[in-house]
Amino acid sequence: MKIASADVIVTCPGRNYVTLKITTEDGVTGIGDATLNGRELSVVSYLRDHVCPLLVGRDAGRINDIWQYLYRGAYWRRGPVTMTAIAAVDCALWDILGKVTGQPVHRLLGGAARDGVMIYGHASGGTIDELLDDVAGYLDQGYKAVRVQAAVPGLDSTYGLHHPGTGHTYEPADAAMPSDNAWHTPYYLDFAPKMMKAVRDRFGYDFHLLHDVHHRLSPLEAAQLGKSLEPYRMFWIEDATPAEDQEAFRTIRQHTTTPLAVGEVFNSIWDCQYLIGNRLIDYIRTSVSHTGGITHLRKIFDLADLHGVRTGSHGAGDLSPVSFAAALHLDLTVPNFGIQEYMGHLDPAGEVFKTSYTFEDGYMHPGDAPGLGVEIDEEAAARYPYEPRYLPVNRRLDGSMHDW
Ligand code: CS2
Ligand code: MG
Repeated sequence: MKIASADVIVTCPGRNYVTLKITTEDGVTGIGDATLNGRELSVVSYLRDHVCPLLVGRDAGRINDIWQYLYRGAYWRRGPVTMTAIAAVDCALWDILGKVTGQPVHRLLGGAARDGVMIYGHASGGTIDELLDDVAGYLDQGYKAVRVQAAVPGLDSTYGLHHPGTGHTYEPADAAMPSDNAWHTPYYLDFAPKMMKAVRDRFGYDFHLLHDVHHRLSPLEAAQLGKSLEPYRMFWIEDATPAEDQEAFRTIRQHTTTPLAVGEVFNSIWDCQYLIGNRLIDYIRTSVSHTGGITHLRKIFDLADLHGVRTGSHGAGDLSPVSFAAALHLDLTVPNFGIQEYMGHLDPAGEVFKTSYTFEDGYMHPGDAPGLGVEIDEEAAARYPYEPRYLPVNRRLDGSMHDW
């Protein structure tokens, strides 16, 4: 089971995806997602120039050792680029192990601890009425949990809303150069409780309600938001403040019982240790593809379990179907699973990635195909060459830069 080659595939079927393909001497292939939104080519270089040459000749079955070799063996550790590259290697090796043993990855991880993975969908609207129509569509499909976002009145644009005509998803990185979004916290703090009230008034409380703040608030503003949303019994508010100021969560916690989620921008267990260890959050949102793969994310989830924190992995459309499948395999097995984000993938991503996960009545299942259950069609991938794209930036009304 020696590794014969490791190749990087870059494709843009609707948006950019980077995929690592590892092939063994016996011709078994495994794939891992190496997409880092808006910084894709930095991971391509890290893999091609610094990681792939180290893999050839190693035993593909020694997943733990290869992980340690790439992490501990590097002097410059952690960070999104490194940990996304390691994640891609790790997932590709789990995929190979599954194919060689004829088992789906979830069985190699100890087997299913639940019948399905509860997911949340993304409802949004340019107005509250449009948002309500969108929420109705999700509930009709059987979703048990819905994230809601709507355009903040008074601002020219708001991040996180699906663009007209694209269906139930949005594309975070939408331009060849970063576009500007406007931000004004008072408008938002005034609007958010009205939005949640409208949703609960129309649809009641028999489903989970989530909301993403995208790191826009100060600790006290976040505390105010949490308090104002308490009547609407949120499943969580996500990324209320910039994630690197971890003491901020203590301030928020002291003022509100609204559950807190954070972690989509974290890359290692060390980024999560303080928040989890001090029980300052309720849900950890680290993802397979940005946090060192299944091998490392499993450790984070175990640490969280020890401290009563549940999982809620990032699952935006800029994480490819390969990492979404990997997330489902892990979600199915961990005792402290909370929820899984599912934004879906825009066409024509389905031409490139053939998936075997399924949706039924609000739950998803990764399927029982050997490995991760996702294949990449390289001919289709070649039809969609890389396109430079950036996430937008935020400016306050006076033109100054605001947090992401
Ligand atoms: C969002 C994403 O899915 C989420 O929770 O925060 O839109 C996120 O901003 C993008 O995935 C960034 O690449
Ligand atoms: Mg988010």
